[in-house]
Amino acid sequence: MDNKITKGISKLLSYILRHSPETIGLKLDENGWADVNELITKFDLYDKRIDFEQLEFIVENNDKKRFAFNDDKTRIRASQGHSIAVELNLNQAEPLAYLYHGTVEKFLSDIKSQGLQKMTRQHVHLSADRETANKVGGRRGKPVILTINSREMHRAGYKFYLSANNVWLTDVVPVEYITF
Ligand code: HQG
Repeated sequence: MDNKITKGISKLLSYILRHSPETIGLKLDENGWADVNELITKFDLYDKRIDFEQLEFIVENNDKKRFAFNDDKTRIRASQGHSIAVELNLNQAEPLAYLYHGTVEKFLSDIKSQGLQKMTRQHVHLSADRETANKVGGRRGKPVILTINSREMHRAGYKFYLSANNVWLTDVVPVEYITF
């Protein structure tokens, strides 16, 4: 499949499955799943053609594995990143000593006073490697990487979750666990 087309469809899928299914008149269940046939039909109605093979290609080849099928591939959902309330039944996991968060300079003073907050999403997003954090921050300008003392946080009772595509998620990161 053409890279440009795949990227365009992936972006639209992210938007629909994480933030705004109603844009194409789609309903997600409480766990964030959309019916695959309904998704394909509704894409069509809104003049965005996609067939099952293309969807399968995207699920398998998306650079961050953003989407997942259920076992029989009749349903699809985003693995993380939602702003709408969905219950992903994420697995709790024990993080490594340090996790990373990529942001930009203009947010630092607020982060220093409030810690890392979910903002519009369901979780604060963290990564196991600095490179990912660098890319995440880089979407907004010159990236600033914050180091999270995740082991201490976990010891203090904060919960961490690992999404199906290996993004670390938590509810909040208090400022005392952040190295600026
Ligand atoms: C910042 C992408 C002010 C935070 C990425 C970030 C990620 C605060 C922004 C995923 C703050 C929220 C999520 C506070 C945090 N005051 N600003 N107290 N606490 N912020 O997009 O982490 O490619 O909701 O630093 O790869 O940037 O789409 O979160 O800059 O995994 O799959 O508020 O989105 O994934 O922005 O990115 P976002 P994020 P995809």
